Amino acid sequence: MAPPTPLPADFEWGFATAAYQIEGAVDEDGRGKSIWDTFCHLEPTRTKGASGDIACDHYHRYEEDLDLLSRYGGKAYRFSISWSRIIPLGGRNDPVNEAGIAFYDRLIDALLARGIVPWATLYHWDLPQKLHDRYGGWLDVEESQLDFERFAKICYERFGDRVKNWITLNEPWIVSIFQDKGYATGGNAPGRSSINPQSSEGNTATEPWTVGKALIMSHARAVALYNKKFRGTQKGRIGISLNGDFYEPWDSEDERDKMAAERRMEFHIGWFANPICLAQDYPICMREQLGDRLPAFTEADFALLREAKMDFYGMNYYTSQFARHRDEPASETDFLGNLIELQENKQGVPVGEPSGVHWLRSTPDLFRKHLTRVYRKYGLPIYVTENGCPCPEEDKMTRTEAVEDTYRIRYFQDHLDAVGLSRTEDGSDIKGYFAWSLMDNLEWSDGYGVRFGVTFTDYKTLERTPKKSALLLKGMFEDRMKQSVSPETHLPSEGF
Ligand code: PNW
Repeated sequence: MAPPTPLPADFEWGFATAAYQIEGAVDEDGRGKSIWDTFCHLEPTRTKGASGDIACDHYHRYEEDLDLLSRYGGKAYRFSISWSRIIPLGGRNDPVNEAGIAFYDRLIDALLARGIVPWATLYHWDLPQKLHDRYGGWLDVEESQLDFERFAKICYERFGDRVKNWITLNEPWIVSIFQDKGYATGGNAPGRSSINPQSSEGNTATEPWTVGKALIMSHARAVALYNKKFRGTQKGRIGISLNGDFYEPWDSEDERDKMAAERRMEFHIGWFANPICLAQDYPICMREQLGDRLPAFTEADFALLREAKMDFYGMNYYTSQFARHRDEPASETDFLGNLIELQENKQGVPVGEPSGVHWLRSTPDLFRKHLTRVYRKYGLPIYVTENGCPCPEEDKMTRTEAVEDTYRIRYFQDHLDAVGLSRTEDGSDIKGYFAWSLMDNLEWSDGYGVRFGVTFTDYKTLERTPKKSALLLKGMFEDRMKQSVSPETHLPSEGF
């Protein structure tokens, strides 16, 4: 076997989680409701009956969880801050909840005491319910960005002395397409959609694009504020986490499929990365298909986008697919770029090995292509802010079986090699990696069945048991960092 590809000695690595997926304690210490509380309780058929009421009870067990993190050797920890713990009603004129602040103070201090670097995500899908009730949440582009900016400001003021790594939003694509005013598929909270039979409200032809703009401008405000008021004294870094798969043409000989694959990535990533990373308009192919359903940026918007220069591109990567063009005109509710997504190509070759969830196949070679494409297109240093998988059949396993997670171990090895190859062979500047996730947790609308953790969570006793992958990751990084190349900064190449 070839030796693992090297990583630089200062490579940052650790584990990631999100508030609603692990914390529980939803009624404690003044926390307000979020749209996920409402969705889980009002629409249990859409979350497999699960809610985050208890989840992993991390709110009470964070010390134990951080001890695990130390034992696994993680140098950094990415967590998210629950907006409705900090501002229970969410808005810019609503009161701040000191007990909520105190929880994150304790968490951050406990990380620092263990020598672990905190990475805080401001928004991982848990919009305060009150903002949804007041003005429709992210559907109101103007109101939502002002409220988000104030929430960001409180977090910088209260935690920025110790938190030097900020992620504004987690996966705005998923927020716009899957969830919050459920703009397209209605699969996530609170589930609006005009194409989901379980949903009775929403307009999928327009709402995802409106929400997308609200998220882009909210991000921009939060970054511009950091740059103007906090960067000088706090000296931290700020970025965003974008999801997105790599797409190969279904028929590698067919120009139309090649264009479809490129278009799919523009609809997935360019939608956000063009304005956010380049201060440019949406990709042309989106404008062509969506016309004025895609809201325009004003001159003032562009000025703000230019002020919102960020330090890194956070990449959440799980899988890839094939894209096949369609001959028919795009429907009004299409959000993919008028194509078909497939897990097998024309010759019937699967894109990768199946995992424990239908949408995810292990595709490390395409991860390398994705990293390199994103680096060359957007030119920012990359942190992989999520990567991981459930093992096949893991949902049906006992604890004793689940801790033998060979599939996950190989998945991590292969994906770390892809990071190494994109760095050394393609010249991408990739600075860090977070495994998703520190522990099994609430997998949103898939409930508790789908397990992404490196720690097994027994949801009856809440006992945690490290899986093999948790204990091996440290060695995987050490092996790669030992044979390290000097940390150099590569410049993005031209004309990719
Ligand atoms: C991410 N897809 O979401 C989220 O950031 C995490 O909270 C989540 O637990 C993790 O990935 C695993 O799912 C995604 O269908 C959900 O392509 C679904 C998809 C991608 C990302």
